[in-house]
Amino acid sequence: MKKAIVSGVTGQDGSYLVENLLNKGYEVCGIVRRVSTPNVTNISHLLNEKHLKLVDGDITDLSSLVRIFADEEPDEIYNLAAQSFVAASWNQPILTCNTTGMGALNVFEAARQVCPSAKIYQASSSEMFNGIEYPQTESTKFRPRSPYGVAKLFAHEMARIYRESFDMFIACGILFNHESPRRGIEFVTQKVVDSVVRQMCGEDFILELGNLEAKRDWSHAADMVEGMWLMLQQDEPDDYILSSGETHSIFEFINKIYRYFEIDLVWMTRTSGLPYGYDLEGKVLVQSVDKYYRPNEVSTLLGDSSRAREELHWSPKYTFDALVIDMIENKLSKYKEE
Ligand code: NAP
Ligand code: F7E
Repeated sequence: MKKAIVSGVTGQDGSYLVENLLNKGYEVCGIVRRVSTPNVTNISHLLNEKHLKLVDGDITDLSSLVRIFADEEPDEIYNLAAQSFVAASWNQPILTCNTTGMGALNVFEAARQVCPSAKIYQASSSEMFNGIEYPQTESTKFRPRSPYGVAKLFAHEMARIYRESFDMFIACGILFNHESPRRGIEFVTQKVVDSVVRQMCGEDFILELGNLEAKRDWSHAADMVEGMWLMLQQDEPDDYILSSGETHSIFEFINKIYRYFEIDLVWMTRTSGLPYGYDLEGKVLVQSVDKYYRPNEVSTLLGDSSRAREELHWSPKYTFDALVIDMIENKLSKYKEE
């Protein structure tokens, strides 16, 4: 039985990855950081699994990683833990770099000291690109636009240094945006789906967002975790882009969610230059406000994942429409339960 350690196990990707690995017959050890009120919602359905064990640890604490890796002797390590919310990285740049950047280095260093033959997956990000040149490939130059992007790039480059210097197996997945019903509420897809469902169920409020012109390449998280696993099944470590190969603006995403409920939004621009959308009865449902604009932005993401598709035989199952429907239907059933 292979053993995998997963950091970030309570997050969106961690929860799908654990399911995926348990289904493949792995023994999984999930690293959970100490918080005053435990947050295991995403993995609550897995807590009684015989082959899943949760251990206390924090990727900013090298000693905790050394202890865990020495105790568990893993075959594979998936480093998914991070401060992953780009917008927050301007308000908390040091925490973001400590967690998303230095945290990854702690994982590599702990592995080097204790289990150098373990195969490691590092969660790199399309936020390392500048968003001007696209489609992005593995050889597109990096030029991040946020503290988060810089922290990810530091980790990405450190992975290369450890790979080249110590002959360690560290593969980096340069993943484009991916979503699911388990996506955190602050991220734009979940925020829009949650707000529109609440409006449709009778709550009276205007959905407030930031820049609606940015374009993102969205996939389903369940497809992405299969790609992470495939990267660690190769003979040699390498970096791979995982993406859908389609790009959609935030405008398009919003329109699509309202369309599901048979509402065609009409868009107008205020004198301030900020857009707002209303329904055919003239009721304003959504508007852009200054407070959700970021100091800088990756404008267009469109990933070329042909290398992963050819070399790893990675083939995502969810289309963009299927992702949207999964998110809406899940939210509707949760709302009804509540
Ligand atoms: P997520 O939902 O925000 O999950 C992040 C996880 O990291 C949570 O389990 C969180 O624990 C944990 N964590 C944060 N700080 C930690 C620390 N100091 N020690 C240990 N654990 C810590 O993120 P995700 O969407 O699943 O993404 C997974 C990884 O892929 C992240 O590294 C993210 O940056 C990267 N990524 C994501 C995307 C995407 O579109 N989703 C794209 C590219 C790359 P708590 O539950 O306690 O907060
Ligand atoms: O924003 C715009 C925002 O926060 C998407 C993370 O998983 O993917 C994710 O980062 C876009 C941006 O994701 C709001 O300006 C407009 O252009 O959902 P998001 P992100 O920043 O792209 C990358 C690949 C990661 O690695 C990250 O970990 O939507 N936007 N209005 C808004 N975004 C949010 N959150 N909230 C708004 O009100």
